[in-house]
Amino acid sequence: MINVIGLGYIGLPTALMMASHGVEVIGTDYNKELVATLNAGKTTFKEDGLDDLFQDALKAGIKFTTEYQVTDVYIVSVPTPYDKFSKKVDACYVVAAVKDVMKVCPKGATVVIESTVSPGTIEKFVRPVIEENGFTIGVDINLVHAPERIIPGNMVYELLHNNRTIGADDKAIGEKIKELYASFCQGEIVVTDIKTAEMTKVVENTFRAVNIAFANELAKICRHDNMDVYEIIKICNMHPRVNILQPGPGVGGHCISVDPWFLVGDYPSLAKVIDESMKTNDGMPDFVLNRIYEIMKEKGMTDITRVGLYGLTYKENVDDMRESPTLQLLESQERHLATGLKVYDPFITKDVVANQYHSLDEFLDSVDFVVVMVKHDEIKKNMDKLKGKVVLDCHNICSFDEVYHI
Ligand code: SAJ
Repeated sequence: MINVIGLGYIGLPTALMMASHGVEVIGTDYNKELVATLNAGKTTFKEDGLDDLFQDALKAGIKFTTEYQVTDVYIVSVPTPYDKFSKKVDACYVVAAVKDVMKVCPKGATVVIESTVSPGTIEKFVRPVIEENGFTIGVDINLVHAPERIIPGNMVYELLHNNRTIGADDKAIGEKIKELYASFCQGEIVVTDIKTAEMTKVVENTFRAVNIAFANELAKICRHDNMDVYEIIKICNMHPRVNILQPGPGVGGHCISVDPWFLVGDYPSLAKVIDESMKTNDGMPDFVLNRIYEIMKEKGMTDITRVGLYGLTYKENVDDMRESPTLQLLESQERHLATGLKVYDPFITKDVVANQYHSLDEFLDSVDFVVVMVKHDEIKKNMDKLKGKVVLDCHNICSFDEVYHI
């Protein structure tokens, strides 16, 4: 039996996937409300294919509880935020979860950390917790790191098809855990050591962050000298060895906007390009806000309450708002004492910010200027409704001529 600890964006699909592939799974989360929702037969977030997977897992007998189980494999997938000042990984949730596992786990158990951590975190924070409980690692308890790699918006597909990394002190234990993941994973599973596994995960997200920052910097250069960044990227990407990503209003989510900071925090004198890249991405919401003021001036508009932000989530077609560029922009606006922007997102049904709308038509009726912050399918399908408005298209999705870009 497997006890999956933490039933959030990663833990839940992982638990469901294992259960629906013949593994006996109990999911544990300290959030009573979340566990009650799952036990009532409802998923806790939207994701393609998640509801079907949930039904399969229920049929296979998955259980959800707030209690830690006595079993031989634990998979810990709790969040790892970063400390805003030191930029270092904050391992408090991982440490707390492992402490609780230690209270119930029998000798011989394996603890698999799925949460993203910076290189050395498991050595520094997790090993001592196990040893403090009187266990000898490698004898009484085995330790493994199996960082997840799935992308929100395509999680179910990627869980099945992505390659995976397993880091273990002991190759044989690594192979045993590899077999467990191979119950559902059709990709290649590489077994390596723990620190290498920690580093690979952070490096993958850093690669993407740096490349997005490059695209964002190009957008700024092109804006400064009136060049079309999209046309330029399109042509450059026709070169066989060039593959530039897309500029945007900023980088959100709990991964790419967070993980690279771990390297900056741990290696401040070495991680220079990464540091600058993260600052470039973090500066994009402010850049968009300045564009809004610039365009309002050009159009002779003075009333900020006639301007609306389309999209609150950190990217398209997900309901996750963590670190979202729109939230960052709204915060920035508040700091400049210029509140009043209207906001709408089809994926956010609860009221989370001021001046929020819950119907696209009502939102559009209340504004003259629309800023497309997120390229949800909904707005792509309703492009016609933007005609006649001033539009700042932060993702280059509008097909008509009269449109502003970042
Ligand atoms: N973005 C751009 N321009 C682009 C691509 C993305 O501005 O060309 C923005 C998005 O709008 C979003 C942010 O970057 O705000 C991040 O989105 P994303 O789709 O690139 O990635 P995430 O954060 O949803 O998921 C990433 C993935 N990592 C990589 O692709 C290397 C995923 O595979 C990881 O599992 C996930 O982080 C994680 O959990 O670490």
